[in-house]
Amino acid sequence: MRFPTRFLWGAGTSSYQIEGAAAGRGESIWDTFCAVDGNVLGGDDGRIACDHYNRYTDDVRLMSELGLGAYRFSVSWPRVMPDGKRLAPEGLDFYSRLVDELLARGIEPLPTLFHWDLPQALEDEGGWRSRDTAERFAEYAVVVHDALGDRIRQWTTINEPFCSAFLGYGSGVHAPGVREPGTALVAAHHHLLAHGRAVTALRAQARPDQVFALALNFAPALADGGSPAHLEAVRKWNAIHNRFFLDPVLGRGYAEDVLADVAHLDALEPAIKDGDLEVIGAKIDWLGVNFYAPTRVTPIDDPAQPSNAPLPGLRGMNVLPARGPLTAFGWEQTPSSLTDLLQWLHSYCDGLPLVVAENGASFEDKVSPDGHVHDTQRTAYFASHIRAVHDAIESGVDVLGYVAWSLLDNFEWSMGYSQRFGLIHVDFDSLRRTVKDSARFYSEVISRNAVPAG
Ligand code: IFM
Repeated sequence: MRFPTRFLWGAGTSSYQIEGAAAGRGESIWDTFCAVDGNVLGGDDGRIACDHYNRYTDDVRLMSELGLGAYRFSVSWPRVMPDGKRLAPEGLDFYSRLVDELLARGIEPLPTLFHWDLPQALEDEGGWRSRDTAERFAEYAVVVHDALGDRIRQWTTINEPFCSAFLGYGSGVHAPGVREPGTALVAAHHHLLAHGRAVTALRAQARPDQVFALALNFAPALADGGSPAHLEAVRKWNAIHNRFFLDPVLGRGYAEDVLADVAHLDALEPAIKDGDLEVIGAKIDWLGVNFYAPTRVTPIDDPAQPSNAPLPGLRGMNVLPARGPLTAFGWEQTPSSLTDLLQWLHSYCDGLPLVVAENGASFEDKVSPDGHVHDTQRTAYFASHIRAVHDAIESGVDVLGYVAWSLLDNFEWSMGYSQRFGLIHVDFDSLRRTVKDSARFYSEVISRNAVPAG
């Protein structure tokens, strides 16, 4: 199953999850969140993580040995601007050195400007509740682009605003740990505003060949029946989970049904100011599609009853248990949902090019006595999902690339170090790296530009 010429094969990480070297940067909301007992499994935090900050040359060498064409990483705002506003040149210099190292090895850098580690100093001024944070983000984006724009073509503004806004300010399971559904909607709007302002500012100073994107996480709904009530449950889930961020980014504003579903919180519409939707709808060049698993949904009799899934405003439906075989995280493995999602996005976004910007699975990997990690389940996950991408391309979907999550085992947010997603195993005591069997499989896929048929 061959892929198009110039198809981009990559692996991804994010700053807080791998960098460590916390002493060399400002505090982020994740430092604060991790310091509270019970917030993060095992009391883990990202202060050392994979120590990638000090080991980046070795990590880039491993990327090169795997034959990666691209490396998707995020820039830590508190490393570049410890208080969110003033530049720390030595922080920015880390990314300059990383980019040079990647380019020297023929690996395309794919930076993301925000992957959830907001400077704590900005949170103290309101964080994503505040419109000012969108302005600060655009200023920060310009500073990073000024420094690295001579060497980087493809830029992503924000990764998964859903998690940062809804999990951070709604359900409170992510930093900053706020549990206010209305605030989550306001925070979501300000993330979108930040994205739009950054795209506008960067495009104004960019070379014509530079491209701008954002990455959204999708979990398509699968219903346990086909009645009108089931279809309504699917609509509700897809509205808040899969279309909330997408419609405004496509320049369509928030959809009527989305606004109606969250109207009882009386939070989103008051946050939308004149001109916001035009800013948010700034043209993007591709959409990053992060996919792990679908979600099974079912209607409940009382349409006003809150859902068991704590998403802002979600009522009248519940999420059902995932169906096995499951990953270590308890997520199901349904590759056909990825094909369906890519086909739906192709049509819904009028042919906008897509990049699968995250896809992967956690399993309980161990280094065997033979010194290898025989992660056959992850290899099967990658094979089936890469085939699913191939199916979508064959049906006419414009997919530019696939980025495996993740390059390294890393700090998995509220789950601490318990979930291993890496192509490369990290021993969190010695920090030793071991290339897993799935990485060797992925490396073969990259070198052949093809995946074996299932
Ligand atoms: O590790 C995360 C990543 O930071 C964002 N997307 C989902 C991954 C797995 O949970």
